[in-house]
Amino acid sequence: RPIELIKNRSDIGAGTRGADLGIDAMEIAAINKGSFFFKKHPFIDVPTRNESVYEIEGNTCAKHIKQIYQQCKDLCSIVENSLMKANFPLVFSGDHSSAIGTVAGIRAKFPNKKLGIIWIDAHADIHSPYTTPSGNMHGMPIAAILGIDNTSAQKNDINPETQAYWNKLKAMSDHGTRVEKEHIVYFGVRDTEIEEDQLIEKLGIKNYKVDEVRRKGIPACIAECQERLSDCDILYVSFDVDSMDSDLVSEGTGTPVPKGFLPSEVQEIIIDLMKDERVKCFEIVEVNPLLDKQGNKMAEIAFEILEKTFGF
Ligand code: DIR
Ligand code: MN
Ligand code: MN
Ligand code: MN
Repeated sequence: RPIELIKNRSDIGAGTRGADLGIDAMEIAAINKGSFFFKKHPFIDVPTRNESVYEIEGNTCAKHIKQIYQQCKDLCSIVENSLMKANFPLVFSGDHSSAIGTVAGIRAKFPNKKLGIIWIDAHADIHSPYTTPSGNMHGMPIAAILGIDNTSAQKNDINPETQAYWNKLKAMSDHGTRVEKEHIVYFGVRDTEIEEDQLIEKLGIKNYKVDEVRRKGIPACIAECQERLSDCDILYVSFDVDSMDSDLVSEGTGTPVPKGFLPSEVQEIIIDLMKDERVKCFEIVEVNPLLDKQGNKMAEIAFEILEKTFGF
């Protein structure tokens, strides 16, 4: 499938702005090293709502949920269209709330196929508006995809309008069937809240922690992951760059976390995963050059990973 670049410069789901700039930061990294990657492939710019300051009155537990819903709707159509054209959508997003739209687009194109999701991230992103500590929607895409609603763990009170948008976000990838909880696999999750831990435990979602990956080796973990996802027809890989070690790699991301993967490790994980022909879409998120204390380091590292994975 020919690669189609989808540039979704939306950053309103993160607590700190600037992830919208990550996409151009990666393009600049490419240009500076003489790569034609961004010239070679066709691309689509997704319009954003970054400048909209509208907020539902009293909404603190799902900030900008209305704009994020609209953004995800747009991204959904664009990803669906890309797949319709038999392209491989390589999605560049700002913050990770975008994945609600990306997954919805994949599901819209393949409603009857079983989709597996490989989520490479320091975070589990399985909060809902009912449990979020921050109200930042980049911490919620997995919950929206699974259709998670208020549980006994509910901490926050939701107003009806926020609730209505959460319902719409949950519905976006629902085609009578949903992505199954067994078909989500994490790599590198290490910064979670108690409500997330309880949910992960209850749903039985596998997390390949950094030390487990080092102990067993990457090929063994990938093989095991594929075995878990053996009854999936198609796969989606979501790469949050904060899966990498903030102390050893770069702090150029909204919520940096130490003790993560090295670029070489994440590189090998992604290359191994991409050998699986079932992978129909890849997304990279959360590069924030405004937070990078080492110039454009995170974008450079992220681009290098893409270049080695997808060719020149
Ligand atoms: C935290 C941080 N769990 C929250 N989440 C992040 O605010 O929901 N997700 N950074 O990407
Ligand atoms: Mn994330
Ligand atoms: Mn993250
Ligand atoms: Mn299964």
